[in-house]
Amino acid sequence: MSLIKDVFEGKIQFMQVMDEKGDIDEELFPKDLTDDKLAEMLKLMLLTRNADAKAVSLQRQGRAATYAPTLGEEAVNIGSAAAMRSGDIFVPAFRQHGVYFARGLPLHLFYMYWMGFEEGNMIPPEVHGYPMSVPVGTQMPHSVGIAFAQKYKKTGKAVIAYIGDGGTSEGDFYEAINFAGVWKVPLVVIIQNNQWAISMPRSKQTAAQTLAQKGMAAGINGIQVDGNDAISVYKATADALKNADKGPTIIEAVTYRLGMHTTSDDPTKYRQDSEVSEWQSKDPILRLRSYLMKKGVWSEKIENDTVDEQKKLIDKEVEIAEAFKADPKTMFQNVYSFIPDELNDELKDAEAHNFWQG
Ligand SMILES: Cc1ncc(C[n+]2csc(CCOP(=O)(O)OP(=O)(O)O)c2C)c(N)n1
Ligand SMILES: [Mg+2]
Repeated sequence: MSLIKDVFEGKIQFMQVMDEKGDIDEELFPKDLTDDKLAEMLKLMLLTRNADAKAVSLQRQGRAATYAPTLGEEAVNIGSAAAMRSGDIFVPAFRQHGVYFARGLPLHLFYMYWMGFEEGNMIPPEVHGYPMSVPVGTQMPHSVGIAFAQKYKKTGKAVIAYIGDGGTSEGDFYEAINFAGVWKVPLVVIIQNNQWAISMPRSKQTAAQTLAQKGMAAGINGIQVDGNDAISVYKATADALKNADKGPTIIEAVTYRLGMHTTSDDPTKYRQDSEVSEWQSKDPILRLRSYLMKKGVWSEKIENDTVDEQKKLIDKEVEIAEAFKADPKTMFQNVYSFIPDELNDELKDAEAHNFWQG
């Protein structure tokens, strides 16, 4: 007799609603994704790309500090943000600029942050988003705590947390998903797998075949989606949000970082041009644009007018950011929801010694 039996079986699926050739799986296509909504998503993807290019340009001119571009990852940003319901809360890493824009963050705050003003990271409450997290993975335990609070308070809201492929190697990631699985919190983890963690390729990051399967050990369902198709990302996020009251989901959005890690990085030192050009042909903007053009709801004229308008807005917002005068006091005020006594003592001390006047 055999005393050995299977006790666990798992599988991860890769989902595309629209493939690289533009073919659609009609059954998967979300019913609520109207042409107008898709055109709105394309506009936001263009805004993300234009605002991103401006930030790189500002850094190159010495008008902004180190910047992490999101070039090529716009479908993950916008596809997921478009699926969020109004009160859902997002917890980003540092390459989700489009999520902020889709949720209405005034652009000058984005530019202020990357110019080095902490005030730019004070996210207005109506955006329902947390500040950027540059320390890799530290947003994950926070996101689970926030999701736990939604469940505890029965708000009916869900939390969407973002992390990079490299971030999923961090202890914080595993600890967070373990907690999320046990407590069945309303959390959607979006792994923005852009194939690189600075110069570390995905293949050397982990021996796991997919990043989505990392949830299995925590009892969390996972799916891989085409992260360069905004419709696929929308569908996966919307499905996960619908099930959020039953527990968490992990979505691995497979995309590609077309640009440098940050403006202080030179990717030509560690990756092949051929790899980059292969992904350029899968550009998420090209894909949604050609779909909408084929349907007759987008045109070159609409695009030109949209981009002109966006560039004017961006210039205006950069002007606001550059005119900003920092108040050093915010480094005391912006850490906690209230100023603890110890910090207040330091603030008083600093004021008494007028230390920020030099
Ligand atoms: C805890 C921690 N370790 C190291 C770094 C330096 N660092 C910044 S980004 C990064 C790679 C992150 O890769 P990934 O999670 O794939 O995100 P991506 O940059 O590709 O969006 C590293 C190692 C950091 N910021 N924080
Ligand atoms: Mg990465």
